Amino acid sequence: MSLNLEIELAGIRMDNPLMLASGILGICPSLIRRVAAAGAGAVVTKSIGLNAREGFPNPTVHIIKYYGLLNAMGLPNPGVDEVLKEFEGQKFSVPVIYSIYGSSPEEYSNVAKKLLKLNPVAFELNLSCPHVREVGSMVGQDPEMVYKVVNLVKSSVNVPVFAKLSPNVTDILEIASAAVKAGVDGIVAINTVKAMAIDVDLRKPLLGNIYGGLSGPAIKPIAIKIVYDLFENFKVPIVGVGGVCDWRDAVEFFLAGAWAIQIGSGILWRGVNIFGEVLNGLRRYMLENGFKCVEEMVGAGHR
Ligand code: RRO
Repeated sequence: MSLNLEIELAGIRMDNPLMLASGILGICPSLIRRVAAAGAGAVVTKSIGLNAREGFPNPTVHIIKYYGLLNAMGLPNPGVDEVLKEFEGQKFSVPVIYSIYGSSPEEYSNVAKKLLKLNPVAFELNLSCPHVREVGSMVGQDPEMVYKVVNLVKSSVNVPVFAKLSPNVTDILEIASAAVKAGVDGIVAINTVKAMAIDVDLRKPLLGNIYGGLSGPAIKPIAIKIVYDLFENFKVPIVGVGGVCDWRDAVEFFLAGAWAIQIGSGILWRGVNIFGEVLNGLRRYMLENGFKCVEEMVGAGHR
């Protein structure tokens, strides 16, 4: 039986459905190439804003045994103009999706318009950083704001626009609905879950910012439930992200309704070879279970 791992996601052709999640490896052409060589089908950059941001004071990351990774990076990035200088003329073998953030619809749109110089295949709107209030959680918790951001960016650029949503809301379907009404091309779910840790010896919060976002295995069941619910309620493609560490995790996301999946903190435990490992397992699973292409698996876990 022939097997097809290629997918088309909102018009973007990818050799396989595994993407590098935003934030995990920063914004750097050489790292994008490394991840592409390791087998990723597409790459999402760290979120880029209008101006440079230093980010939060250290410690900015903390590994929580068995559960995952706690981070409060604070959106460190060199600002869109520096990114333009660094990326101008660079060629990549996989589609590169630029993650962007802002404090207003206009700011998102201005960043997107500037990045058009790099011929992006798509934008991922970060509407969901859990611990940077003015540009993350505040935007993504307000359906009206989500509508305005998506609507303005959609009318400013001619490439697909994805919205990355936060689990830290009362009703994620209400937020997704606002994005869909504004014409979003796909939904990425989920960003990290608000969390913190305390050092029992120092008796102080472990992160410089006190609060952070949890990624990794502990949040996978939360992400699966959200992807499942999004699939039941909307027709736009869903990209699943949250705790994928092996091929079984990836398959679970497809069965829940994801068209593609993103891998982030899994890289911490498995290295970039995680892409090849997950692809091999996925191929075997598809052959053993009679799936000829990824689309056949999407949503196959629904009753
Ligand atoms: O930079 C961060 O601290 C960060 C971001 Br932008 C995000 O979207 N999610 C997260 O867990 N951390």
